[in-house]
Amino acid sequence: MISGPLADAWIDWNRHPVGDLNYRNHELSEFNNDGALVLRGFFTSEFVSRVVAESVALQGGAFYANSTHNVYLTPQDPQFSDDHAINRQVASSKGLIADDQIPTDSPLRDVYENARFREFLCALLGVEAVYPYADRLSSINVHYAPRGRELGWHFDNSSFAVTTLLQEPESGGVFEYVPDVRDSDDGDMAFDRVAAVLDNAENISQLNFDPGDLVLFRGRNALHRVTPTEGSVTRVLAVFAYNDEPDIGLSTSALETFYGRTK
Ligand SMILES: O=C(O)CCC(=O)C(=O)O
Ligand SMILES: [Fe+2]
Repeated sequence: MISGPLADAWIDWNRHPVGDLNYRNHELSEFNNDGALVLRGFFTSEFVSRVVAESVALQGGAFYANSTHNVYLTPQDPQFSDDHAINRQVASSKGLIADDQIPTDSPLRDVYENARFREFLCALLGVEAVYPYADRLSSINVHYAPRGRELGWHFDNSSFAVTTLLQEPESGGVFEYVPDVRDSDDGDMAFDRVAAVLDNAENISQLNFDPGDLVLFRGRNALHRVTPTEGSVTRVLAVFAYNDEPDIGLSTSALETFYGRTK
């Protein structure tokens, strides 16, 4: 498989020989056991510094959804009381820039499009191919959480997330999760366990990762959040979002919620 010279400067293929079957099987079994995988030092320091510099310059254009939401990211359900798990609100105050705001020559694009990188993701995720989003906003995003901003408890709509931390805050900004809260394919809403997590009555795990680590996370059934950033350094994180089918875009209402615009 051919990989472009640019992505070769951005990914440490020696430390992460993604085509090697032993390496692959080792990471695959860890991902399948834990629903999360952190590949330390996957991206080079050149990648991190280039992308931090470009992301900091773009931060002024970030959209901050000033909203609360439930953990299912669905509208209020009037059939249930306000304090029912389906209606309990959490705050998300982080900002983000959309794919159409990322420069065409960004290292993020070199990585997102790289055939060897995609092929490795497919092997880990157990899918035949990964495709970009059909809309112009969702494929690559950069998230910003300055002091006091956070991402509240939620389940992801997508079955997997691929991220890398670019800039770590002084403290806070911790990724917390509770695995296997529900089985969404069974239509399971797990109201009791959701309420227990919101009431701090469940054991909560933390996933620790540093700038340049590649993080894969199955977030559809694991409740997760990012705690508020503390200190003056903004938490900055890149999200590489793919679909396992072509021509899928977010609905206009989802685009409106996440980006404050539909195009
Ligand atoms: O910021 C993170 O580490 C996780 C982001 C996340 O959970 C999401 O975007 O759904
Ligand atoms: Fe998430």
